[in-house]
Amino acid sequence: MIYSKKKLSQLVIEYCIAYQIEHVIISPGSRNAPLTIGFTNHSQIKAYSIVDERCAAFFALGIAQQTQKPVALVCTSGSALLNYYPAVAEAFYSDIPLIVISADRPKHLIDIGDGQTIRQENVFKNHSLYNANIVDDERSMNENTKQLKIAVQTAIQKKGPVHINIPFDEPLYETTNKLLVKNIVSENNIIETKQILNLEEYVSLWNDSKKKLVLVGAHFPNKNLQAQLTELAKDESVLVLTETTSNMHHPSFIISIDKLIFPLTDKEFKKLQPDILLTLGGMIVSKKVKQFLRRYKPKHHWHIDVKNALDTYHCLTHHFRVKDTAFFDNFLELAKPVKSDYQKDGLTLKLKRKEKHDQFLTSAEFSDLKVFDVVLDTIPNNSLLQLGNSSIIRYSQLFDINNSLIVFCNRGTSGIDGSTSTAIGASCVTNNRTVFITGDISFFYDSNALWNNYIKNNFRIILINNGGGGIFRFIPGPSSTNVLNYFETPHHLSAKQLCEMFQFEYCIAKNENELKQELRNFYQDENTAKLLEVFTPSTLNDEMLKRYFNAL
Ligand SMILES: Cc1ncc(C[n+]2csc(CCOP(=O)(O)OP(=O)(O)O)c2C)c(N)n1
Repeated sequence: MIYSKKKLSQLVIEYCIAYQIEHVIISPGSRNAPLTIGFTNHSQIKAYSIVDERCAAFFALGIAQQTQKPVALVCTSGSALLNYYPAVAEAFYSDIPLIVISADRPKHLIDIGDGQTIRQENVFKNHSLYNANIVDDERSMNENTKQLKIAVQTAIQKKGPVHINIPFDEPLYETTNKLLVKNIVSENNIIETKQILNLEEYVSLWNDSKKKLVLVGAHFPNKNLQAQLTELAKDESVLVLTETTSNMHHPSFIISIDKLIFPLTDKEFKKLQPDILLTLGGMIVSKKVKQFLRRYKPKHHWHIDVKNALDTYHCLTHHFRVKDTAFFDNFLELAKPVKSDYQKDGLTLKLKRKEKHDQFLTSAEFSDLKVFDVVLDTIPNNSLLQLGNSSIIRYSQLFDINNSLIVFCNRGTSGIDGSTSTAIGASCVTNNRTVFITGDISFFYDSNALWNNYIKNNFRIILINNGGGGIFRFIPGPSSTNVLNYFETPHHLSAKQLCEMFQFEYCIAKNENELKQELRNFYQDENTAKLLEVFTPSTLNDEMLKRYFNAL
């Protein structure tokens, strides 16, 4: 085996190996040569080379999102590292493990006028779970070892981003065939997060309440949890609301929250106001449900999560610091069904909305909304569906998505800056087809995502090009100013040339017929990835959405 001669490089790589880090994304540079040489020559590492660090980090995020294991990132010194920040913040808020390893100059070369040098230590301190500042000094080896261990264990156990900064002095390219550090053995000393569950008080409240709302945010698919929630929903006093990204399905769950809530009157809101709100999973997309629960506060809000309990509705009363499945294992044994119309009323509304929804869409004009109606029905079973931010994720929540799809979206920080890269990363570690739906501004923003040698032939992009940030025509505010252009940022760009440059097959649709026609063969296996660009009328989209909500 070829190793870098740098002991610190060997040490960090041995730590990654010991803790079964498999995927390492490397961006080019000289200062990180000891890491590049070490990782790429290791038989247990799958190394990827991606130039743009922002894309590299989101690509890593996509892999970690799917594998649920940390992915390592390696970059050179200077601003290279700062380009990881958007993905680090997303990982921080989405509980996705990333191990950022940055090469640095030794301390005496910082802030003295050396090139490609910035203050790298603790640079992500507001959004990383641990910062290991390694010291290039033989006497610090024990401390370095300790730091590396904590960093890697933290990423794994607390599921989030950590940063390891390692200074390397020249020469940087020397190799050896000897391992100069001792073999590292992983230790599973689990950071204590388990709470002793004392459910009595809560179960008694639960069993006394006639209106209990369960709200499930972003969640990795979990059949066990889905079965538990289904069991819980057998109680007619329990109404389960799920988001598209929750990946939880059952006919008695309500998936289109906005559709349910939008037309409600004050009286109906009061009727829906729960006594107890039980939440689990990650970020909630629906703004309307946030507004509803902040205004019509439940008496009790309990959140289940091993790590955090966000007070999203300003009424959090208890945090069950356990895994949701472990919580329900205990809770379901004690919960008793309560006579109530709460669920029935919710499901009656769901049915009503579905009728109106179907009616409206049958005759809806070609627009973003109609595109979703057509596209979502065509995505092949068992695909991985990656969604862009802005109105893409919101439109998707208005539809009953095929239950066999697995859905993800970067909602940690809701950035438009790395959705394509994330989708490509995710597609690299799934055997299933990946379909990525994105808006145009998000797509062009992250167009460097396509500068990637690992894109699979079964990767598909559906780009809804409404000529700008369509969301700014819909949300209140921008249209009332005299500078809508600064919000919407209209343009006449097309993805055609990018597809040529990055060797995607390019398809185009400008109306419903063309869209249906193009989708017929779009998912068929070909020798190359494909992008379908759907042009929609920017000035009609917001109008259609308004008409849709009024029709509900
Ligand atoms: C990195 C980043 N910059 C700016 C924003 C603010 N922002 C939210 S949506 C949006 C426009 C998105 O447009 P597009 O991707 O075309 O989707 P559409 O609104 O048309 O659905 C912008 C700029 C953001 N979320 N993230």
